[in-house]
Amino acid sequence: TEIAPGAVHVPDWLDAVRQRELLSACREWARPPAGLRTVRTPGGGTMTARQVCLGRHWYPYAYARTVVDGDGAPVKPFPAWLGELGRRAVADTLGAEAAAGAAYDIALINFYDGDARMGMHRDSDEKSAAPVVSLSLGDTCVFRFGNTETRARPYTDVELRSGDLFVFGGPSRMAYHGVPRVHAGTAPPWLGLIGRLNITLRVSGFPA
Ligand code: MD5
Ligand code: FE
Repeated sequence: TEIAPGAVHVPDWLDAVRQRELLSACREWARPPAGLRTVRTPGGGTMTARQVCLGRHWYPYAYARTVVDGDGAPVKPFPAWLGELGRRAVADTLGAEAAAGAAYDIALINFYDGDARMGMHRDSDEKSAAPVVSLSLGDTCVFRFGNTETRARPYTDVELRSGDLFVFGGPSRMAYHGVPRVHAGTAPPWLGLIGRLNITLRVSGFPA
C-alpha cells in the first residue's frame, strides 16, 4: 500500500521463519560489547526506546565507528545478508531501479518495551537519499507518518505489526515520523518477544 509518494507499507512481508531468524540475530547484536544502550539527547533527556547499531553508531546527531557515548567498543559489522534483505525490500516496493543503487551499510535497531515510544522527528544524519527500510517485530504499534514541513498535522496513523515492511523513499525519505504508542501484549505468541522491535536499514553515504 502506498501511503504517500515513495512510502510503501507491505503487511506480513516477513514470514514466521524469517521473523524468528531476525529476532534471534537482533538478540545477538544486543549483547555487549557495543550492545543495546539508552540514547541520551543533547538536551539531557533519554529516549525510551533502547537502541543497538550495526555498521556505524548513531548518537544525536551524528554517526561514529565506535560507541562514543557508551562502552567505547567498535560498532558491530553490518552483515552482507542484511544488505541483501534491504535491496530485496526496495525492489519489492519501489522497483529494481531504486534497489540497484542502494548499498545498505547501517542498521539501527530500536527495542520498545513498557511505555516506550518515539517522538516526531526526521532522519537527516545520512548523506544519502536512498530509501530507509523498516522491519517490525513483536507488538503492534501506531506509526505516525507525517509531512516534510512540520511535526504537526497533517499526518497519517498506520498500524505496524510483526513482519511488516515499510519503505521510505523519494519525497517521503525526509518526512517527520514517530511511534506514539505500542499495544502491549499484541506480539504473535509463537515469536517469543515481549515488546516491539524495529530494524531500519540505511545507506550512510559515508566513505567506507
Ligand atoms: C521505528 N524508527 O519504528 C521507526 C521506524 C528511527 C525510526 O524512526 O529513526 O529509528 S523507521 C521510520 C522512518 C524512517 C525514515 C523515514 C521515515 C520513517 N519517514 O519518512 O516517515 O522505530
Ligand atoms: Fe526515524
